[in-house]
Amino acid sequence: MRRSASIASLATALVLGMGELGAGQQRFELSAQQKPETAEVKIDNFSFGPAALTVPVGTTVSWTNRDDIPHTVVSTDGVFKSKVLDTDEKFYFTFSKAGTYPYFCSIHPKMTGKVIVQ
Ligand SMILES: [Cu+2]
Repeated sequence: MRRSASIASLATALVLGMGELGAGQQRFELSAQQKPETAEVKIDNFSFGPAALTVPVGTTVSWTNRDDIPHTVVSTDGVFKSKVLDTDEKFYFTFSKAGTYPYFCSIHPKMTGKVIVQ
């Protein structure tokens, strides 16, 4: 009795496992056609580089402060907001919806950039 229950569980696990494999394969094919799901913006010499970054939905973008002075990364539309980043500190945000996300440095508002999520 106990043995047959185990076999049934094993069969269920196999079916579930195959389902997961199929989904994984699909994700792999999608990611092979698209850019990696991470992207980096460097903050250097009072500017964001690249100033305009285009990424697929689901991408995690990192901002790294390469300047000797503090900066912030603040979404113009209030979608994200970093703390004050000292030299070599990073801020991460994952973009789960398509759209254009302008941002700026709240300490130096002339510093602007945008992330375009497709
Ligand atoms: Cu700044």
